[in-house]
Amino acid sequence: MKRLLALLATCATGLGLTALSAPQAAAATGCKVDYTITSQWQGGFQAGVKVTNLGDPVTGWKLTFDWPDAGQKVVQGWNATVSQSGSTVTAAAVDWNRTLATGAATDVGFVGSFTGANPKPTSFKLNGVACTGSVEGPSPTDPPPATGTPLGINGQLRVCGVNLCNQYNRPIQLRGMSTHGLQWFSKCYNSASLDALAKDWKSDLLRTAMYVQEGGYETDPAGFTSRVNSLVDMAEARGMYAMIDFHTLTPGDPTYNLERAKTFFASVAARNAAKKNVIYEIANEPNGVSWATIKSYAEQVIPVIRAADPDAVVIVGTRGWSSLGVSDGSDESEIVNNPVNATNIMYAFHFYAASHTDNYRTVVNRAATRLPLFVTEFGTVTYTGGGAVDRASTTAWLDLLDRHKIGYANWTYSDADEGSAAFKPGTCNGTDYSSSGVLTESGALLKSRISTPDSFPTS
Ligand code: IDC
Repeated sequence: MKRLLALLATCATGLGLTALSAPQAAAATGCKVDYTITSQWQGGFQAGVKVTNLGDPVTGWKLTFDWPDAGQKVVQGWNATVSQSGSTVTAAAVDWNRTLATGAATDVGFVGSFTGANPKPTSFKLNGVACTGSVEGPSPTDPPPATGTPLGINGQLRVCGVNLCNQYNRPIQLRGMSTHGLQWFSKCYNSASLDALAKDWKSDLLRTAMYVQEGGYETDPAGFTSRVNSLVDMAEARGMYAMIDFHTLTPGDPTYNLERAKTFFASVAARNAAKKNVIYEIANEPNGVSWATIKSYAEQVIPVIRAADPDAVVIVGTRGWSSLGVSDGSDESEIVNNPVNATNIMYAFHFYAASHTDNYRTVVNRAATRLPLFVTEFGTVTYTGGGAVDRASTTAWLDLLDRHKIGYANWTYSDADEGSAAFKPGTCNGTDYSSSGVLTESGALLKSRISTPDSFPTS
């Protein structure tokens, strides 16, 4: 109600201004801000600012606000270039969020320090115009996320035998969606689309596919790291798990990116250590390399994660594009006989339903009793990501995964112009992610599978 009243007040102010003074050509202005402290510790805190543009579209924007206490400081921001001068903080748009359509929102995050009571900032302005919308959010003591969400129910995960277990040490299956490449489809991951994923799809999981090559992480490590962290927060706020995918693909040898992986995972693991919703996937699809090489890579990257975030589940890619070696003429026995020397880990299996059928299912059905597996990526179409949906094979696969409680993430929660995308092309230019009209055949099929009730044990 408070929010609604504040919003109405904003509209009224906007109308008043227009009636009084606006010449025909003046741009309508207005904004609303939601400020949330997502966690707080001795002397430090993490906060998010959701900025909603209530005026005409803007391209290039600056958000400013003031700290009430002298001891409050911004330390590091993401999703914007954040700086502080005196008690005023400025957050300037970055490339991918510089355009804000009318009604569009973007999330800026930062870590700060404080000495007093850490009161909320005041005087939020977007391009110099006061944001008269509500300035509110849960207090630091409010438990994120809401009870009844996948994250709220299951809490901290761990690997137990060949399963993924929840905080009650009972096996669970997480069902969700993967982003497309963040370097191409960032516009698809916003408050509205993630609300739809959590509420309409009832998804347990968002996998964030951060390509390393092809215009990804290697071109802007700080920017992609920020983007991933922000998606972790957005998933957490909606009660979903976030799988951080270091999306290596070409070259297929993960050791090519070993130093990048160490740098990236050291950073995201330190930043997200206190969160319960993060799963680390250290190499998307190793290919053209032996299992021994993949194992050696894993044994160098996992300790870096553990040093910062000791209790998180880590997923290791497998030989032959994460086919457990099957696409290279091998099978799971090479892993069973020579597992990664680490605990609390799972192994990735990927399939594309129109390309990978019975012989792959036979291996997964057998491997599921010997190794902890997670289908961190699969498509309903061919391995190219395109072509027609193979409903029969997809259904056979998902039934198999359900039987073994093997978690999965579908490629992709995006509007890419290819059969594997869940949304029709152009969907991400708008704000509707919920109606059936925006779904592709693949999207409709996956939504119908993912949105069925979960059976998460609560004791
Ligand atoms: C594909 C995308 C496609 C993009 C291509 C670029 O669907 O739009 O042009 O990558 O590399 C995988 C990979 C995943 C692929 C997907 C479909 O993990 O990156 O995405 N796929 O080809 N493994 C098997 C299939």
